[in-house]
Amino acid sequence: MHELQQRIEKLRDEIRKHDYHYYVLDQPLISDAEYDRLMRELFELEKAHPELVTPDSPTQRVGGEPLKGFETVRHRVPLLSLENTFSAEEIRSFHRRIRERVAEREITYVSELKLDGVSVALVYENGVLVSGATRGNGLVGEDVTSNVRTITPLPLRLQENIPRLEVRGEVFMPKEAFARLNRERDEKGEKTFANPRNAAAGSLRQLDARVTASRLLAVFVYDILYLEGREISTQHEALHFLASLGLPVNPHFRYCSSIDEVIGYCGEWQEKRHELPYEIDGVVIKLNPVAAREMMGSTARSPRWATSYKFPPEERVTRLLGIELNVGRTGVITPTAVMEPVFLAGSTVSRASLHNYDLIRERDIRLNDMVIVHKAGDVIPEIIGPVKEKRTGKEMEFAMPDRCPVCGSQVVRFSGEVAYRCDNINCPARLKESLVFFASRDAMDIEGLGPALVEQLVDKGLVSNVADLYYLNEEQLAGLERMGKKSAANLIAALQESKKRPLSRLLHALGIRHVGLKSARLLTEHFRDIDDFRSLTRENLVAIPEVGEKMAESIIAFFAEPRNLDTIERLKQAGVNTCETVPAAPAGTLFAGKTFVLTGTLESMTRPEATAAIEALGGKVTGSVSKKTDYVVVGTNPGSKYDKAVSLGVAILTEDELLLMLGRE
Ligand code: 1X8
Repeated sequence: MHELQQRIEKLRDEIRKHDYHYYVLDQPLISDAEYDRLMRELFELEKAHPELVTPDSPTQRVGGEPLKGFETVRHRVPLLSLENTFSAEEIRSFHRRIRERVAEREITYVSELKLDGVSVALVYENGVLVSGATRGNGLVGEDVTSNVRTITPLPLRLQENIPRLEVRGEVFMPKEAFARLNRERDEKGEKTFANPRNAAAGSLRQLDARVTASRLLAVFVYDILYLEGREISTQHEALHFLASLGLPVNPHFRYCSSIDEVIGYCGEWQEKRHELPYEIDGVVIKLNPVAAREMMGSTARSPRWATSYKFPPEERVTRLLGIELNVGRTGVITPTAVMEPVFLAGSTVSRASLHNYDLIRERDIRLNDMVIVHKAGDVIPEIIGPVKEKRTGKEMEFAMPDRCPVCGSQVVRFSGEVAYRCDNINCPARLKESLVFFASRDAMDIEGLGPALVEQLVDKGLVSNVADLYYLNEEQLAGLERMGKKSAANLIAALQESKKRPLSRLLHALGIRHVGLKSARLLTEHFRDIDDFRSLTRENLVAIPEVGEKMAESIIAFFAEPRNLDTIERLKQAGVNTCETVPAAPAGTLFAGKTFVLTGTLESMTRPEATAAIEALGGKVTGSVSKKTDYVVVGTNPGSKYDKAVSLGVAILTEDELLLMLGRE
């Protein structure tokens, strides 16, 4: 046992070292694959010996159940705000006020970048991260410990065992992560974040830490709020000290021996700000010696020994030439502004996403308007609004067409959503994604039909509709790249096989908005044939307790689109099953609220896949067997969990039985 513990600790130290080199220093020492191997070994050892898991283990960043709400935390030391300055002149006034109270030779500064994020207070006890809280009103913030734990550059344990350290830092979202998150949200028709700061704040305030973990946040620490057992006499020393503990400290701080140097630093970064991979909105200027700070003191709101220099916002005025409509892979129609090119925040801009039609209306943006453009998060060009004084009368309001610009189908808008969509699943703009989804494992499970093949089928004009898949023949397939006679035959067989899937899977595969596999199963408890769906009314649907307005509306819209009905007809003609073949269980009780434990090797899927499938239907998968476990799924070579299940009398499922429950047999 002792040896095992040593191995575990050694692995953890090794992983922490690599985390530090990768996330903080940005200089990885080993390949991703090597790192994954270390992580996997640690995971396995901890899984086999859960009693050896500690909260500061690198495996424990994301853990626990979603919270109901955040607790409040009173900060031991208030998190003050800063006075703002907007010019060199105002920076000099700040310096003059300091000269009134501090001896000349004591006046040195540290200039730091001002990150556009969310301030947090972090507490380390005996070197271990124990608390993270938002700034809140400066005195009381929210406990976001489980969320800050997911921020990978932040060590869960310091490189030195300090009895107690409290630091202030800024959690932010790098530009690239912000752009990607907004792109994804746009595609899903969700509201985008206005800037990286809002995105960071929204991500940090998630009750489910798994969501925070998916958001790629970063953090820099910059102030010591409280420290036990060590004297620090300057800000410069503090930053070096924090870095020496393995904490992420922004490297661009500068020691300045005069106010001219400080002003030089501000000008330099005002020019260079766009070169950074994260957004800054100014510079923080701090008096360097702690003794001098004490002579300046603080007001209730802000210290007199520091100030922030705010960069002027970057905006340009240009002409809006037109509005283009693009249909994304989920059918969302996004308007894009086409403008006369202007140089803005480091690059030439001629296009800007308008996100949705409401935004055009709300801001009263018209074709031919002179518009003010800026960059959200320093990256994404956006139109703030028109310069109404410059209107000539030649401006024109823009109306969303009622037909899809790509395929001519009806454009729909669901209540409570800002997005307009093309609701035709076979719209060429949506087709490839729809096909890949249709063939995926939880849907029709057509083995061998992946993105690369779909690409070819669509580009060669062989498939323009999900139903076309079932009209392909072997010769057509064998003519494709990387497709031999054998694989063509296999694909035909897989297609043939997929025709037998139950209706719930088919409904899921058709990609009806808000209808996942779990909802599809619920629906088919009530409506056992696809034809039943054609005549459904809103009332029929919402009578089912689990079906809400949104789902009802989207189902009705789907079955009202003639192109979708045509697709269904052709699926039927090809021999695709359209009835529910999974026995009707009392609604939703098969998985909902049930706890599963997996042991041994499964044949038809990996354990993560099985976990995902169980969770998708409302079940829960845990790591150890107890009296509360409802089912233990037993694969080949099961471990001790099997014995435990037997001794506790927990129901045991074979893989086939699980598959039957999942509707996959
Ligand atoms: C706010 C910020 C500070 C620093 C960086 N980014 C910020 N947003 C820094 O000191 N490097 S200090 C600060 C504050 O005291 N309000």
